[in-house]
Amino acid sequence: MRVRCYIILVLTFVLVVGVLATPKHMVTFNRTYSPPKDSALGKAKCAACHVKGKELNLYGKDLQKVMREKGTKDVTVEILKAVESLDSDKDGVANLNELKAGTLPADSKSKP
Ligand SMILES: [Ca+2]
Repeated sequence: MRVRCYIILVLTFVLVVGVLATPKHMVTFNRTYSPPKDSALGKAKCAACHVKGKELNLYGKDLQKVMREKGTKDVTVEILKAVESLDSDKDGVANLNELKAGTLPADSKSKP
C-alpha cells in the first residue's frame, strides 16, 4: 500500500512538472494539431516555430506577423488557424497539410 502511494505520488509529480514545463503556446499547438510523437513535427517540439532560442523560423515568423496584426502575444487557436492556408517554407504544401501530415511547415525538405 505504501509503495503504491509512493508510485502514485511520483507519477503525479512527473505529470505536473511536465505540464508546467511546457510553454502555454506549445500546449495550444499540441492540442490543436496533436502531432504524432514519432513524426518530424512531434520530434521538433520548440523547433516547430523556432530556429534556436527565441529566434523564429519561417512558420514562426508567419505566426508572429498575425499576432502583431491582432495585437496579442498569445498563440491562440485563432492565430494558428490564420496561417494554415499559407505555405511558410514555400515547398508547395500548405501549412495545414504539413501539420496534419506531421511534417515541418518551416522546412522545405520536410513535406508529405
Ligand atoms: Ca515543409
